[in-house]
Amino acid sequence: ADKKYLELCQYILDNGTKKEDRTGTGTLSVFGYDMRFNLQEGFPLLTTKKIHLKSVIHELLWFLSGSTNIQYLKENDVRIWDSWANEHGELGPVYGSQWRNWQVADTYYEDGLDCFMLTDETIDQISEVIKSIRTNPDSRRHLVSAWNVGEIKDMKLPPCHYAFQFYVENNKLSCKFNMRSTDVFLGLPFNIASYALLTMMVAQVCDLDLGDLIYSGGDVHLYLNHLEQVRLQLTREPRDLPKMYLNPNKKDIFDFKYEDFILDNYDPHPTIKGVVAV
Ligand code: THF
Repeated sequence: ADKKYLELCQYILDNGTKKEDRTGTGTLSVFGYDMRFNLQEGFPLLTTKKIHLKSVIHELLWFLSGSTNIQYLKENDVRIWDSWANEHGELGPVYGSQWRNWQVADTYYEDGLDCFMLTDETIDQISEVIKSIRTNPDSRRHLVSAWNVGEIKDMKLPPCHYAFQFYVENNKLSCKFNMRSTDVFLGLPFNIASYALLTMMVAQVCDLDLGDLIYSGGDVHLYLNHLEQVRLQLTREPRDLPKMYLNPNKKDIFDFKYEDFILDNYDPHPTIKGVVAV
């Protein structure tokens, strides 16, 4: 995992164009980049700097719970969403809300016109996608979207990882996640670990083995105030990937707790600090 990640960093340093961004920090940016990780080769957690996996696990459990309030994260000392929440800890209808409670609009017919209205009905996309993997593994529609066009205006931050798709072959589960915008130094190591975990959880509850995790990026960038850190990281030698063990008794995706994740053999280089652009 480190090798592919560092290749991407070097690629941006060599080919990125300087672009201004919403946060005013400035980036080196490329458009379009994919990476593939074989999840059988180990858990793709970077070893060339220490990644705070606790934040990743709690964030994922929080998404899966359907919450969009940072209360749960605060209770567990996870601060990665603090900068975007309002004074009540709310983020608007972001990931958790879209994954678990996608708001349904209905069409009805009135005076010869198609009309839309919002209903009380919501769709639990996570339950639906698991059902579809179990009952129709060859389907090409194992897709979850967080990009709810009509609700973007109410979100504190429109989703960066806006959709993901599962794929089953030879009893192996693969996952591809799409990002419109990737903060390569701070966010991407978290995003890769998070989707690797999600894929392992879904595989376990669907009785499947692990396939590949595929990252697909749109605007892929290094913030200008992270370049020095990245150059340091590029000098480091990757180490063996750790192993991740899930509690094998969990057969319902919504039953997982923090204690059900055991990371073994993680021996990273030291942390490298960087300031997050808001
Ligand atoms: N905004 C920006 N600018 N970058 C992002 O990566 C990002 N996200 C989420 C939403 N908006 C974003 C938030 N995710 C860290 C990691 C992930 C984040 C936000 C911040 C971070 O600061 N990591 C530090 C400390 C980790 C810790 O203490 O737990 C690190 O060193 O890794 C990407 O989806």
